[in-house]
Amino acid sequence: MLLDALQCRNTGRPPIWLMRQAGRYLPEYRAMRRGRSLLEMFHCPKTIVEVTELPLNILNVDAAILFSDILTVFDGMQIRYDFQDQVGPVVFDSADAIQMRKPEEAYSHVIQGIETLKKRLEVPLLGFAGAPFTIASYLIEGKSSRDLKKTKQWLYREPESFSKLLDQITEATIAYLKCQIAAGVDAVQLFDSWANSLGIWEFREYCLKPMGKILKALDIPVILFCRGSSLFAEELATLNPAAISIDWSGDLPTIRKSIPKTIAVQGNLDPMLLYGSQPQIAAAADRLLDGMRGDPGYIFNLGHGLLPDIPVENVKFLVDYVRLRSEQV
Ligand code: 1CP
Repeated sequence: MLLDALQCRNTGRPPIWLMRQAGRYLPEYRAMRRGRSLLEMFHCPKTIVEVTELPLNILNVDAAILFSDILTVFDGMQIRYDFQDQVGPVVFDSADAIQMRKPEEAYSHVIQGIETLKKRLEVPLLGFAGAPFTIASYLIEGKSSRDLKKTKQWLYREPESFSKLLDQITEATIAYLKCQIAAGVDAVQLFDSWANSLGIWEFREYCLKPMGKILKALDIPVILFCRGSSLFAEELATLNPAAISIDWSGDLPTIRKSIPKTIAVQGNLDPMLLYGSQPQIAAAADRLLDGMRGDPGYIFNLGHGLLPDIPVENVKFLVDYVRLRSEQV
């Protein structure tokens, strides 16, 4: 169903999966996480399998997304990083420390996890990576930053060396995704989470260009997501990806009209809607399902990831509601 929708030829109900469907909002995840570091969990093939499968047993979603992180690409670049409680991702090395490693060795934990998952799963498995601009921002800032000041200072002061850095990251990302594809993922999503910090000219140069290179190098459906994709949807469509994942800002049925029918669209409820009441959630899902009715390339999702304290009952309610309502139509 998801794979049909990615080819814009789904004739049944829209498939549904949720960004960050494996995460801290699930008590079972919090229990598995207790006493373990996130970095260690991302490097353990058994944990990769268990956490990827976890939401499938709790929610009735139509796809699995690999339990990993966008920072994992650094394993192939000799860049050291960690995840710190209350801080988030931290990167210890700077860009001049990049040294490419053999991808099959650097990502062996991910490869093993995917191979096992492919033997067990009944739904498609999505791989993913961060888009080069977003990965560059973690490398340059060292940790999450609101305004990406250091990254933008570099970009404006030394555009040539910034482009060279993006080329290095693009190369590593292609190698990383090729490992995921060889191991068996059915499609991949690229996350350019910080693209919205750029203006349109810089977005074209530093987000679109590297994403275009990645698309050209891969022979598998690719979903493009960025924060700001409501605004940048037509720009993303020029790359002709399999699908574009739209953030929650824009009206999806309207945005859909500006995207070629051969490109699927995914989205786009505000994750924070799930703090609301179930009637509110149902009303918002209705609006979206009505607006997108009959679209063979529509994938139901949120406009960004689930947050750690969202009530699980509401997440379950959303998935069940979307399935039931669209089966009845
Ligand atoms: O269910 C899933 O989607 C799990 C797989 C997954 C994905 C797709 C994880 C596990 N991380 C990601 C992508 C990711 N990681 C993105 C792109 C998507 C987005 O925009 O949200 C980004 C920006 C990150 C970086 C990252 N890793 C953050 C965000 C911090 C920031 O800078 O604002 C955080 C909190 C992490 C840690 C992390 N990664 C994944 C999980 C489940 C967690 C939190 C787990 C925990 O604390 O136990």
